[in-house]
Amino acid sequence: MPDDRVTLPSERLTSAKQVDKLQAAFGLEGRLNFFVSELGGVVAKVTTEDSDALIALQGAQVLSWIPQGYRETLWLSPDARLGTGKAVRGGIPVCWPWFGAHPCTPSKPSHGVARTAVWDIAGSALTQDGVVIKFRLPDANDTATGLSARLEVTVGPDLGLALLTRNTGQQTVQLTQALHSYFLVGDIDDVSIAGLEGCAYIDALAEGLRRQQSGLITIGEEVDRIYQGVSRPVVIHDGRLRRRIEIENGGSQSCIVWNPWIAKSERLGDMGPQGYRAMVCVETANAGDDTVQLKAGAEHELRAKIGVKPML
Ligand code: TA6
Repeated sequence: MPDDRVTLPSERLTSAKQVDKLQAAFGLEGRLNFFVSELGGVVAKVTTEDSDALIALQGAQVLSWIPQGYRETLWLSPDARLGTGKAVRGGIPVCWPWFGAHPCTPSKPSHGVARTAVWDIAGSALTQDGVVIKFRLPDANDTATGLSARLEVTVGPDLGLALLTRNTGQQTVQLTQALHSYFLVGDIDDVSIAGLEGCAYIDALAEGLRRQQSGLITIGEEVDRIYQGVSRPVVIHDGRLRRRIEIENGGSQSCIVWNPWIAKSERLGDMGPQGYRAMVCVETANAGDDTVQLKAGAEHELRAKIGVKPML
């Protein structure tokens, strides 16, 4: 996605003015720049010796992460557009403060309110781990339950995400959430996923039936599973691209593995031709039995550290 500093129609002038303000307040010379993306919204572009990234202010959503010497790590829908009121499919959507359907009100948006909200930038820094950008979900988007959210993204040799939720209300609140990472793979036929062997999982395609994972995960049909008791890094072995993607989780004991396959991809309509063959979601989460009961005044941090290495 090129950095398109073009003359914008007036309706996007505000974004251009916003960019200037952001650049002045948080830009880091040669490391962190803000621009109005061709996708239709403001995006932060991070450039380091170890990796480059693009992060949209909408949803504080990482759209791209390219480690030095490797191809893009994240899959992004060819139909991705910002500012449409719809969540962007791909990259790392932040599902918060509920995962999936709202527990009490089905009419509320799937996967919460964070993905379509424009987050504020709360800070930026150069650290030994890379460029750090801090996002804050504006209070207007807090649910009635008084939850607040901040996301810290670290771009360096690894990609780090830390989603901090604080309960500023007076009651204990049930929190489910996910860093809904869409990983790019060479071809789904040549992919296996390690680290979940022996874990129980809730099969979303079988009315929530509980099953147990035996051996490595391979994908040859639609898969939609909420793994429980996750205690080790999850590794995607991508044979076609000769790489492995390692995901270290923190504050999480659940992980969703999802691929829509053919029929669901057609229903979704924004996976592009054969898109299901080039992606797999491995999502660091608090979901299923791993729901967080967040007491008044308490906080919980969900973390993912993503690294890419050559195939062993
Ligand atoms: O994380 C898996 C899942 O819950 C699937 O059931 C599927 O719905 C996917 O998320 C995508 O959800 P979205 O709301 O982004 O279309």
